[in-house]
Amino acid sequence: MQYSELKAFPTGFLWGASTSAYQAEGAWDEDGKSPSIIDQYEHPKEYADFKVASDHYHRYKEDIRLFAELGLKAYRFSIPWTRIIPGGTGPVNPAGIAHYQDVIRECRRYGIEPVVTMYHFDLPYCLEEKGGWGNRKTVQAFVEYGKALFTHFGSEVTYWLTINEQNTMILHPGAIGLPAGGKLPSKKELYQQNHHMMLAQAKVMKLCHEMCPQGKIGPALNLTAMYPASSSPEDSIAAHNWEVLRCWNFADVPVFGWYHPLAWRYLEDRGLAPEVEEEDRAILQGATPDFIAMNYYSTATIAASRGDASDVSARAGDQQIMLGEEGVYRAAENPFVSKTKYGWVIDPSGFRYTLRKVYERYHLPVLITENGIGAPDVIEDGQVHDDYRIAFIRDHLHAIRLAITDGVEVFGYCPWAALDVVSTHQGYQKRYGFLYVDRDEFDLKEMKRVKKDSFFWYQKVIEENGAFL
Ligand code: BGP
Repeated sequence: MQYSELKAFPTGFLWGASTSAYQAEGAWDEDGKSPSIIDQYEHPKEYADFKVASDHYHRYKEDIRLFAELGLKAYRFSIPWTRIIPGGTGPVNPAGIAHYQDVIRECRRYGIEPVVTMYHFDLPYCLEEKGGWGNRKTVQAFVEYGKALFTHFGSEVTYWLTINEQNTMILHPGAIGLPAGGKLPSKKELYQQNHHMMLAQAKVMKLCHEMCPQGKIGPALNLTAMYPASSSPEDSIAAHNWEVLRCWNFADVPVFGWYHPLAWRYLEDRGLAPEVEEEDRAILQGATPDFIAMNYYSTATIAASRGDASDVSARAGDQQIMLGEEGVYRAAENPFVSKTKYGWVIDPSGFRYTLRKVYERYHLPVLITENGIGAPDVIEDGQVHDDYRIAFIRDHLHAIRLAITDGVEVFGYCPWAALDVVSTHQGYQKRYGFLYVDRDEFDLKEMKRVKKDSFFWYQKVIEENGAFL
């Protein structure tokens, strides 16, 4: 669709940036924090682990000052359950509360809106030992944790994200890390975990609305439109299969209160449907999100399944992610898009297309909580020339502007990442930040923060409310 004039980014647009606690903070066992599953998972030995990361836990004041200099209007970060209730349930840790009160105060001091993720892959390990998300008791534990967050931070935080990328955790559990021994849960177990997460999410959304009158809460999912590999009707049906199973099913439950019909049929047919208790439908229908938070990196292209094991293949450049499912879909190449060095498709038009679909489906305002390009940035004479990042973000912001012109309500953009953080399985070889963190994989150096070229560019974008895009 061509327009005579593009709409401007709305006034008050939340120009932001994101991090997650385990990737940015370090201090993995300080101030009463207990280990999370992420701390206990097996990660590739050739890359940095999460023990020190970017030391954001100790340097948050300096970092937030730099975010203010960047001009951020919002900072999306996660609070780890393990710092707030180290035992998973039970007593609240005063040091954890004090720390995030201070982080939030620091943001507010500069007029930065804190956007808080309640759960970013980091279940307390003590709960994992009791069955983790497979154990229905974890639902109540999450509600207790939510209550602690709303009690202590509810008056200072407006935007809450329940669970980050539940769809990645359920569909690609290996991407988050491998449990000791390397054995991942079965699909049946994963869909039971999924159901419990859905219940936990619905309950904390309800609680948030009860406890925080000004609070707004929503799920943060990795959403992406799918293209059929050809105009063959079978390819279109396969692309729809995967779009439903990968994306819509995870957003339909919080918004509509029940599973997408096609997804539920898939689960039933394969013996994967979770055990559901009588009260569950009422719980899922008892709360709705205020917005959809969306992480967008790339699109996928899908061909019809051949119905055999050849449907499954590893994603190019990322062996941890297996694509395709026998009898459902297979991954295909798209000659119209480029890729990052790590094999991730670069597709700004796909961003506009995904935004249209999300808004058309849910009619809820959209907050972009992740988007960005991972690259092995190089520091030379104290400078980082990341023109590829500027190009990536410029093109994706232009796509948002087109989507806004299309009528989609987008109220903020928090790209990944505010500063360099540990990539989940590529360490510091793959960086995303506007601020370079000067450390190597194992040599921590001084971890000096260095403004990349993209920092100065994004600063100007924010200053002009995206007018020149
Ligand atoms: C998302 C996660 C983030 C972040 C990002 C980049 O799926 O929510 O935590 O890791 O992906 O991924 P990676 O670091 O693997 O490149």
